[in-house]
Amino acid sequence: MEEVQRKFDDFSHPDVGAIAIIRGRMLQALQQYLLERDFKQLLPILMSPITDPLNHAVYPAELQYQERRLKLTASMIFHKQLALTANDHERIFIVAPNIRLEKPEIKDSANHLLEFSQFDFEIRNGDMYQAMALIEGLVKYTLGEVNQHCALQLAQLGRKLPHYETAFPIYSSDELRAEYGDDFEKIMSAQAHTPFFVTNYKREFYDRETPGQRGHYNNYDLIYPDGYGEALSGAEREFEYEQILYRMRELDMDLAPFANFLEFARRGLLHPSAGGGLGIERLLKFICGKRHIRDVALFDRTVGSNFLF
Ligand code: ASN
Repeated sequence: MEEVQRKFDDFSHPDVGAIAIIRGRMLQALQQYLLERDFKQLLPILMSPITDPLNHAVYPAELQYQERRLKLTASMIFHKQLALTANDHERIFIVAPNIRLEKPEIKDSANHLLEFSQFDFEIRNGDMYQAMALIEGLVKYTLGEVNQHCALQLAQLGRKLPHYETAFPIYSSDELRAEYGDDFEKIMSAQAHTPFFVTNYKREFYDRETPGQRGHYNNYDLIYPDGYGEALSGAEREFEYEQILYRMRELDMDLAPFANFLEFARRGLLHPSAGGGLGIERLLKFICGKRHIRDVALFDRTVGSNFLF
């Protein structure tokens, strides 16, 4: 019962109201920016025979419905690719809940939640440079909107939100790894004073391999400065059947659950595209100047959570 009282005390903290106002303004700005650029907003899908296999191991999050086994959404990646094949769906976005039952190894992470929200978008025929330019504009616009409309709340939180005049730099993961070692993201995030992109990661099969350059990838992360860590990951997508098969086999994946998706690809229906997903709680944490992701949510879903409610 002690814990219940502590939770009530957290709810009474003076910052929670300010954070809620900022959250609303932030979400409004994110959506507004894409709606003004002719993006269509979709609603999230919560269960499907397939979901993002992710680049790291998590516990399976599945449920049984009659004779079917369905996965809870880890990200909307495949539904984004499929939705782009619908009539007049050239640019789409979704505010989507994602479930990722992370392993206890990362229970001390200040940046991970077992369920979080992702601001996820995809552009038919888009390329990585177009996507990165859009992301930079989106982040700058959102910070500007919050700065303008939430001055009181930011002051209450003691946060002076940075204003970035210059372009976000773009680095390649191999150049950073050579200079800083495997922990380059963390080290660079702590040193940097402006958000920056890192390209060329080896990860999920759906991130497009650079045509003609095996082992090189047209993908990118956005990293926050001042030690706030990863903001977004995105990529151009694999859309050609043979290449998708090659990438899946390279990762030793079970192709069976993907039969319908692969059939779309085999028929040549998937479009080339590029997109990405911005972690909503991570952006809120950065904007609010909070150091732990738990501090911007009322209901704790961190990896070590004991799920009081
Ligand atoms: N949403 C990300 C993307 O669009 C994928 C992810 O969350 N794993 O690339």
